[in-house]
Amino acid sequence: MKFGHFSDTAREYVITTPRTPLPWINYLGSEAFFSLVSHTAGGYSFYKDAKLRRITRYRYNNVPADSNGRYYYIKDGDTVWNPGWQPTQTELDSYECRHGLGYSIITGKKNSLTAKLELFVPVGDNCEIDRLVLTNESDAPKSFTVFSYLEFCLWNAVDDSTNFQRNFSTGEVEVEGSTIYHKTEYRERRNHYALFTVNTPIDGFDTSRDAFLGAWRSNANPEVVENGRCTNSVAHGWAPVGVHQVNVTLQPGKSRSLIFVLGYIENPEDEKWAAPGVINKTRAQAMAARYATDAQVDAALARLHDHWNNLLSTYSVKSSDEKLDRMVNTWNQYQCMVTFNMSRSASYYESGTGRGMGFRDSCQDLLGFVHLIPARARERILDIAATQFPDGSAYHQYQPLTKKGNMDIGSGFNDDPLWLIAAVYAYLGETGDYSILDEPVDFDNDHSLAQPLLEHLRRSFGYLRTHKGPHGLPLIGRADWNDCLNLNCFSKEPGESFQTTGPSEGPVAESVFIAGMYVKYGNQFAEILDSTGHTDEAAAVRAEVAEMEHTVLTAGWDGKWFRRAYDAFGHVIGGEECEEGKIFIEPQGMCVMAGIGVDTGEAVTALQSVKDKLDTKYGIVLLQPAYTKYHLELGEISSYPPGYKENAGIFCHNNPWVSCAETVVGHGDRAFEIYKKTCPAYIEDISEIHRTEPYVYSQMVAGRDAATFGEAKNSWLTGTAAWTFVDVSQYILGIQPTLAGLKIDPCIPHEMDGFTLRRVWRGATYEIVVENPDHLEKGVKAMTVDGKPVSGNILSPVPAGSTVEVKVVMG
Ligand code: BGC
Ligand code: IFM
Repeated sequence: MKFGHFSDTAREYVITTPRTPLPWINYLGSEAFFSLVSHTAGGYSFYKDAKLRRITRYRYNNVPADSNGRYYYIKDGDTVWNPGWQPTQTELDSYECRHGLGYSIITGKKNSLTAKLELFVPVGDNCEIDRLVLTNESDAPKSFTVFSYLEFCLWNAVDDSTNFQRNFSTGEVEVEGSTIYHKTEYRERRNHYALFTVNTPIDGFDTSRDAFLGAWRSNANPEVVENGRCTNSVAHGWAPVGVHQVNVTLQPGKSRSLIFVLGYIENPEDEKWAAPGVINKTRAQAMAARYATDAQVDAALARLHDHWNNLLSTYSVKSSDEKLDRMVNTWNQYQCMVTFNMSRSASYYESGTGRGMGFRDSCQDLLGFVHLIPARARERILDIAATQFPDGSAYHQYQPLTKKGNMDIGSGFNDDPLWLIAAVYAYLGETGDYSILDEPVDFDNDHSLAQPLLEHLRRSFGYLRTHKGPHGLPLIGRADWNDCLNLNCFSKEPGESFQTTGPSEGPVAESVFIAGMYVKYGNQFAEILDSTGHTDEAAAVRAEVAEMEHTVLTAGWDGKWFRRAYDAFGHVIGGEECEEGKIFIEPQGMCVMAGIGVDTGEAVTALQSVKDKLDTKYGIVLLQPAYTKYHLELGEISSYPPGYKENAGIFCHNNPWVSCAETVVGHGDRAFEIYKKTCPAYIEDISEIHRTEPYVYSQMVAGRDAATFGEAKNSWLTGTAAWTFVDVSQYILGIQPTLAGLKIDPCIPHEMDGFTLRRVWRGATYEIVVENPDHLEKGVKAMTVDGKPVSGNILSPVPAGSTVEVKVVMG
């Protein structure tokens, strides 16, 4: 069952009923001011950091779901309604929400009055614009009243939801004309405040939540709206809100637009103000003046559309499969940008107060967006690398505002260092900008320890080279990619956290998955060394890699698949001898992507085992058989019920690894089959089972051992976005930026006749036509560049600004 449909021309998902299985959200903003907006106008806004600069309040885990947002109430006679249905839930005569790239449009109609709410964050500004256009569709004049409503957060979102003895007394606001200023904490010589304004004189306001809602009421039935009149309340402590009252009369067929602006202002630290609590309003007034007319808002919207169209023109495909095209050209890349912006901070499943930026997460996210904004990828790499320790290990997380490593979590996730190589290689392949390798970068944010970025890569590889276990495989530390495989936490006491207590690294527990990474990213490191003239060092790295390959094919090979790990007692994890958890997905994908066992047959055997043992109609589960018993010596993994999360859920993040791996062995049909199973556009028809947004990936889909098989959870902020884009763009469609050039190596389903693709790479535009006359799955037999035959399938860079016509014939 569907709850809407894609509009490919508009690049929108159109939701046609407010009663979706879960709130279906969109993200507004891509620089500093961000808003989450659900299809019923729920959600919240923040500036840069969702924990420390939360602008509006949201209640996670609330009933009814999705409580709080920017709500516009319309009182038309005795009927009170919202264009987005929530929170009054008054039945609408029609409803539609269009989630587009950086904007959403929610339209409701009731009793011949149409209310269209356009929401977006303008490029280059720190505000959300909500334009409400009201149209009288009846044949008689209509008079009604509009009330805006949002609830301010007292900035620090954790403190706001815990420290009530203080917070009930700190709230301060000011109202001047049509602008409501939220200035709580300004008294403490903080330099920021928020404003909520509308571009018309108002007929009343409220800033006290109690006054607006009335005692013992809720958002669903505010007393002020029922009475049709604001009380002009001024909040003193308690809960400050922003409410404007605008009385409207419309002749038949006429429209009126009201432009609301929710803005964040930060005055420079050194700016003096008259007295404590007195804010300098100049910047706020200038902001309001920037969006006072429809023409200004239209121009800002046009800039937003241009921004996205420019970004997404970097990679676009045209094939015979419209679902493939819509995911590649729009939604997958869009999600990659959102994960770049948010990391794992703020979604409807991440509270914005927990994790900061993840070292491994951000490095992987970069693989999916580096082609969109290479300059920001560069900046991100340098930020991440500066949190690395001098020995090459890394803080697992860092704070976006301070960019400092998070000491509470510390280091010890032994896959982390290698992801830095992956990110830098991707950046170099995309840009050819080797100057980044010479950039001095701190270790542990300590400037006196700064070394060129290349030295950071050296220490990344070096850390794993010097941290091996009894079999010669890399030590796992606290966990590798699988956060819940905590093989050194067997001494944990009940109630203690798995990942932050107990020995973080033992001398025994090893990871075959990290070994696969060591080979894949060790080879990339060697390529970087070669390209920078360090040939002897490159050879030494390759010798190390070869040794590890051998170790994987011996100690890491179980006979029919790659083992997962050895635990702290030296027992095999992920082998036939195990009672549960005999086979895991991660090493199969990673080791084959690394090329291990490709020439000697193990790779194909391992992928066949994945198909036989882990595959389901909704995707590949993480392991089988699921753990039904609790294993303290394995860590958090068996704390999940069978079929959920890391305990045999379909972890969408590592499904593309297997798809990529299938292309490595030339299986285009199977690679595409795997791609489609978790790809949102292909499973839109089962939205009632899948439940999360049908236009973005979720982290996990319940596996076949779960009662809710097929149900997705944790949409939006997941490494799945980047890896599925890498899979489809580089491995399936086969356009791979490498240090040597742009490699064209498609591996597609045999029935595909070919496709055309535009790729902007290093400033030049490549118009690529791939033909598959013999209906093969892989192989390039001929390639021409601007009509001239070339040998091989790697395109050398050409001057920026040129256009290159490339024809590729598979064979
Ligand atoms: C994983 C979870 C795990 C959590 C806390 C996260 O990164 O997604 O599965 O429960 O870490 O340990
Ligand atoms: O690899 C992790 C990631 O860093 C956060 N989410 C879960 C993944 C698997 O455990």
